[in-house]
Amino acid sequence: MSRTSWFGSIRRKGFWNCEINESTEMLRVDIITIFPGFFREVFDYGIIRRARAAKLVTVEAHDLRAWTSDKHHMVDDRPFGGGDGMVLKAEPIFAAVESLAGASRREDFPEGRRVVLLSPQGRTFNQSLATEFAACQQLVLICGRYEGVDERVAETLVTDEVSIGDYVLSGGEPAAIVVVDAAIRLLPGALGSETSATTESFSDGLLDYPHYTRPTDFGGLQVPEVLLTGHHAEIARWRREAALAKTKRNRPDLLKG
Ligand code: 6GU
Repeated sequence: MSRTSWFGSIRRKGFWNCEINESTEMLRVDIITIFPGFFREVFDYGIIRRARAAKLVTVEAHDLRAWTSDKHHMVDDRPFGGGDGMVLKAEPIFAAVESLAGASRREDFPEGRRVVLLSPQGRTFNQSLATEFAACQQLVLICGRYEGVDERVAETLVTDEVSIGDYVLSGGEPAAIVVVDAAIRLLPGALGSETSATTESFSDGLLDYPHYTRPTDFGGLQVPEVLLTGHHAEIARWRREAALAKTKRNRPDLLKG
């Protein structure tokens, strides 16, 4: 049974804490990179570490060089037509995806398998795409270099080309970490409580409301009175209004859609 269909039924019936481990398939994440060492420790903390320990997900970084067939293990080459920089070669990337995902054309990947090229030319990553990725069985992430990746990878191999925002990184590696983090925390059982994933930023198109903890007076900076009253309806109203005000101030674009 696909994980997508399980989300709905588990949530509706309130089965949140049972059945998950036996019924939910694990998510497998494979990262293809020329810098596998980059990922040595990043998935060893917090929610991602817990999710891995609970067998909700496996994450592996693979060295693209392992799929080169020439004696110099060349992963890149000069661009046809001239210009600066080197271009990641198609051949090792196709071979890596073939061996990790069982096919090397986007039409041939089974349902539940997404092969993603991380590049500044991709469509912008967002919470909705994170949700789709979290519902997959396997996610193969190909880290591009900023100079470029042979376009045949985007044309025929991958199911998605994704960017994490309008700025240029020197490679797709930091973007892969962002994508993996956003997807893993949405796996059923990855967060401490069911509500934390649904009440926060973006799940309702607004930014999260402001949070405060002790002390109530921090060098003259006060916690809003209403939060100290225990008046649940008032507090909920204050939070809605504060979230809206903050969204207007920091992300007016979210209110125009
Ligand atoms: Cl996915 N890659 C690179 N190189 N730069 C980016 C990016 C990805 N997303 C935003 N900038």
